[in-house]
Amino acid sequence: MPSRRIYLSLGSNIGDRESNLRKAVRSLEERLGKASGLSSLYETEPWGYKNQPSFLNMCACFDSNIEPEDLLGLISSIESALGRQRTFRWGPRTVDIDILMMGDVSIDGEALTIPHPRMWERAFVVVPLAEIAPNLKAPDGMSAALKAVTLDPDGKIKPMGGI
Ligand code: X6L
Ligand code: MG
Ligand code: MG
Repeated sequence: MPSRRIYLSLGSNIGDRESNLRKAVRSLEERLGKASGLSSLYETEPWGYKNQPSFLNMCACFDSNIEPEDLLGLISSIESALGRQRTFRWGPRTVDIDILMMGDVSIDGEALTIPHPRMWERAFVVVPLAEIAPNLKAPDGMSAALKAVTLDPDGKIKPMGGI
C-alpha cells in the first residue's frame, strides 16, 4: 500500500506546553517515521471556550501507510499517555492531536471525519499549516497560504520558534 501524506494539527494549553508538543511529535515519529514537515509553534488565543489559558499550536506532516482508524487509536493513546483528561467540551488539554487530512481519504463517521470539517475556518490551524504546505488546496480551491492571510490579515498569529 502506498503511503499517504498526513497533516495533523497539535495544540496544548496546560503545563509545559512546548514540552507536551515535543513529546507528542516524538511519539508520533516512533510509529510513523520522521515527520516530513513541522511548523513553528504559534501562541494563539483560545477559540470556542475563551476562559482558559492561551494555546501553543503547530502542524505536522507525515508520510505513512497507517490506516485512519489505527492513526486515531495512536493519537488517543498518545493523548492519554501525555495526561489528557476529558473534562468538558472545548476545555483545556495537555495535548490535542487532530487529523486534518490523509491523502485523498474521505470519511464521515461517528468517531472520525476526514478531512477535518472545520479546519479551514481556524487561523490557529491554517497559519501553521500554510508554513509547511502553502500550496495545499482548500475545497474552494484557495491555497493554504491565501487562506492564512484571509483568516489572519493583520498577522496576529506569530511563530514562536520550532521544537
Ligand atoms: C463559534 C463557536 C466559533 C465555536 C468558534 C472553534 C469551537 C474552535 C471549538 C467555535 C469553536 C473550537 C483550540 C482552541 C479549542 C486550539 C486554540 C476548537 C475546539 N482547541 N483554541 N480551542 N487552539 N487557539 O487548539 O478548536 S477547542
Ligand atoms: Mg482540536
Ligand atoms: Mg481533538
